[in-house]
Amino acid sequence: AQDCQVANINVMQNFDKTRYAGTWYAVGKKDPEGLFLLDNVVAQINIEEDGKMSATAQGRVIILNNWEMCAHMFATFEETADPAKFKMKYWGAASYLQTGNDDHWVIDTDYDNYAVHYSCRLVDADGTCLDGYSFIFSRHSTGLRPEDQPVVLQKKTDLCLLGKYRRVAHTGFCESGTSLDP
Ligand code: DAO
Repeated sequence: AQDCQVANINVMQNFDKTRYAGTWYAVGKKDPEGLFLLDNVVAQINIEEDGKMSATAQGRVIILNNWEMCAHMFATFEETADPAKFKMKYWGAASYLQTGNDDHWVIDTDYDNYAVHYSCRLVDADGTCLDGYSFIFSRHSTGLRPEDQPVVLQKKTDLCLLGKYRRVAHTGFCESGTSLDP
């Protein structure tokens, strides 16, 4: 699917949310317009007793133009006909953080090392994505293993997002007690 049509994007086959659960470190990100999560982004995917997927996430953000803090976020996921495509409702621990309702597509994952996430917020009239974001997740805060890099590079290409990612640093900002989040 390299015609850049959102409708033609291939997602993970036979997606297993149980194996997707656990801690993921964002190591790469393609930002949406009005970006929110800057770096030190860690997501914890949970499977609830009713089988539904939920998540907590944290990351460094700058709010009100100049206030740097560690945002604590929550998300619930609604399943769709495709097991790798979810609707994600998210909100912050504090009211001034972002809230929203985004797609959460798992493009590819080996469950143990890497995952490629994609979310298009706005599909253009020609079927391409006008505003979206994508996370490259790793089970390791240090980044992707060398052997996973070609796979992820191919997926970035398939998503028509090659060259649009930036590296997401993990400096310990959200672990060092500097958070002003309640
Ligand atoms: O950073 O600009 C942005 C978009 C991210 C939206 C916030 C998502 C918060 C919940 C993340 C759950 C796991 C992906």
